[in-house]
Amino acid sequence: MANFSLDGKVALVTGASYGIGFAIASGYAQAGATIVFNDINQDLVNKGLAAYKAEGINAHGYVCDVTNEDQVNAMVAQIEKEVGVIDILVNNAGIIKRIPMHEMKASEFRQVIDIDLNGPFIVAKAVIPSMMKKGTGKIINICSMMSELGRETVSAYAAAKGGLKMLTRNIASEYGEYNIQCNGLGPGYIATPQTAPLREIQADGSRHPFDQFIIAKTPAARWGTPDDLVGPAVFLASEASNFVNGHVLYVDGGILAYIGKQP
Ligand code: NAP
Ligand code: GCO
Repeated sequence: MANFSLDGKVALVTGASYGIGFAIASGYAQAGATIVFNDINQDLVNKGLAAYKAEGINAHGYVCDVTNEDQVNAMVAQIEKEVGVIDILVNNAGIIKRIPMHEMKASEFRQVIDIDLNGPFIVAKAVIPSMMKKGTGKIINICSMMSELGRETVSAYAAAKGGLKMLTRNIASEYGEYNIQCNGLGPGYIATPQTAPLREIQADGSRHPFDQFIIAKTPAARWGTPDDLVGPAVFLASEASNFVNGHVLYVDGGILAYIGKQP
């Protein structure tokens, strides 16, 4: 039977005070891993530590901006000293800006690319040397429907997530011989703070038009929840996926397979 256990493993999940990262880290803890996470400021880290504690998880939290290479390198060194070598990295931290491209400032485009693509590069680069020495490692990049599809107003995010898919394949190619597997996890439309604006109830009490659109585009006819991602994330972090490399596992309720319900 394949080994889905994470016993004895140290998992770093970036941006995991809440949302998808928090759900994945909580699932990893249930599978036996020691949880380490970062967020952008101490308030968020404290919020995350309290939330993990409420789940019975003794997590380790660090303040770190994933776009700042000095902060990332210092955090990884501190984790290795205080907790242990990082066995599993989930590059989860990310933002989105929904602005028509012709109205988007170059600085706004750069900020999304910096957090959603440069950040995963910086953090993966920081953890790979110890994984090479250990002769094992798992890197999971949180991709998106926008790794495959475009839509209005999300040009920077789609460019970043498309790039993240190829960064995933390149890390898999370059480090597979060190028994490091790098895969993507591609959530569909998930109910988190990041998508809350797309689900707001309208003044007349009706559902947001985009909410209705996604329901029609999803065979499962529902938004995903962060918990829908936990099983696939545990699989990609466990020995059960040791021959899965450079793959993006879409957890989207079938969106990418479906033309959409006829109006
Ligand atoms: P979220 O609720 O906005 O959480 C993102 C987390 O990342 C927040 O804690 C955020 O902190 C943190 N973060 C942002 N910039 C950071 C930085 N520079 N350094 C460190 N942490 C930073 O997002 P989510 O919905 O859970 O999404 C998590 C990941 O899944 C993202 O990569 C997102 O693109 C991806 N994703 C989401 C969906 C979806 O439908 N929700 C679908 C596909 C993919 P702040 O609170 O300060 O922003
Ligand atoms: C959007 C949404 C999506 C989701 C996710 C889909 O505005 O289209 O925010 O981008 O966040 O990435 O997989």
